Amino acid sequence: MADRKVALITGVTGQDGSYLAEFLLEKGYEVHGIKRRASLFNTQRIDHIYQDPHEVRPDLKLHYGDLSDTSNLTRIIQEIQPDEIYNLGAQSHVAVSFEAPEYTADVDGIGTLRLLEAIRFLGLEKKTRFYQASTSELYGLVQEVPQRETTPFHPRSPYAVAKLYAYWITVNYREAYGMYACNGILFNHESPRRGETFVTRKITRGLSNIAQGLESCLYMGNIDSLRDWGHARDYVRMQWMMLQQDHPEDFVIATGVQQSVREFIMWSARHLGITLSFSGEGVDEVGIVESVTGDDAPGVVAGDVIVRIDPRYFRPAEVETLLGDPTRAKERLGWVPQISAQEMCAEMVAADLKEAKRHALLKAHGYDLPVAIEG
Ligand code: NDP
Ligand code: GDR
Repeated sequence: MADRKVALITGVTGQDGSYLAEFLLEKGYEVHGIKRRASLFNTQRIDHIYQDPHEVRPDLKLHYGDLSDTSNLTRIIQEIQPDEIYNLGAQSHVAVSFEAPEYTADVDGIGTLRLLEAIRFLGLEKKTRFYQASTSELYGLVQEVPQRETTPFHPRSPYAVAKLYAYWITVNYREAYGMYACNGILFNHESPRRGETFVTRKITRGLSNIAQGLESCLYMGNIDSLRDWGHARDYVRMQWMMLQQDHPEDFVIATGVQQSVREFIMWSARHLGITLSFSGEGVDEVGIVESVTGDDAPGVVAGDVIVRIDPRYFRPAEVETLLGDPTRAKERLGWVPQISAQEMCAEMVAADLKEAKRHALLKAHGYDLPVAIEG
């Protein structure tokens, strides 16, 4: 096993980190992940691939750490001498970044510099390849449709500004020190493992709970927002492909198809057997149940208002529209997404409905679990 590759993933407990860890383990890698110390268990997304650390050489090993802690990162990299680092760790919520801008800048921006400096300081420039989780949020106020690798950036949030620094410091270390370092400019990607406060998961989980009578209304922000949504499983494959080339390059990863948040709500409702229509305008706009078919939505009847607009979910500066052009990824790497946004939505609803039914069953037997609805 001496020649197996060693990878380090920051953000291994997150959506992408969990799929990437699975993917690399299947490829025979020795995978190391950085997890944060928390007062509760925070490894739910990777528990199924967790291995007993008492084994002689487990394939997956977790290290406590934080992107704000230089000495910790340097020590971990020195200890494991990785062939590949995937920097997926971040305060990744755009709306939260307006509330915690300095923390977001430190972790998402300077955190990237800390890793690159550690590679350089340890003399690993020629050994360790570096992937930076860049984002379509860099385009922000879009200058060109669709957005491609050459489209100018105009970030619209503290998150995006921090990621802009991370993008350029990655390019800079590549140019200055000849490091194999590259950016994946990923458009939104989702899955049943998506964090509950991102819009797609908020919708699939919220509507599933409503369908089962666990909640009564889904409160939304800007439902006219347009996004290019793909599946996380497709996108982590591309993260790995980007580090297997002869020369490092930056790539846009997207589907090239765009939908509105409103459409995603309609799709999710339809998967639950609910036909929904929207009426009203602005903050008075509501989603009303037109009809219900099938057994998956015993908690609603025609005429129920199950979606309302709450201005608290509006952002100080919004990214209204994003649409990516993945041509370079297709031509140079042969990457094409395999799961459509509609298929992904169906998968997410199925997973959230299963969980909602479990809660409803427990509730029916007197075990009432609280349902967190803040998002
Ligand atoms: P998640 O929010 O699901 O995961 C983020 C991960 O980062 C979690 O493991 C989290 O740990 C960890 N983390 C947060 N703060 C720190 C810190 N201070 N030190 C170390 N680790 C930290 O994000 P995704 O998996 O969706 O995204 C992965 C990366 O890709 C992020 O960098 C994100 O900004 C970027 N991105 C995501 C896109 C998407 O649509 N999903 C699109 C484009 C870019 P914990 O579990 O303890 O919270
Ligand atoms: P985004 O994802 O900001 O694009 O960042 P999010 O799912 O949070 O929002 C997408 C769009 O939906 C609108 N929206 C709402 N969003 C949330 N979270 N909650 C709501 O109630 C709501 N109502 C409407 C938003 O205003 C926005 O326009 C994600 C993150 O994963 C980033 O880390 C990543 O870099 C980008 O995708 C690409």
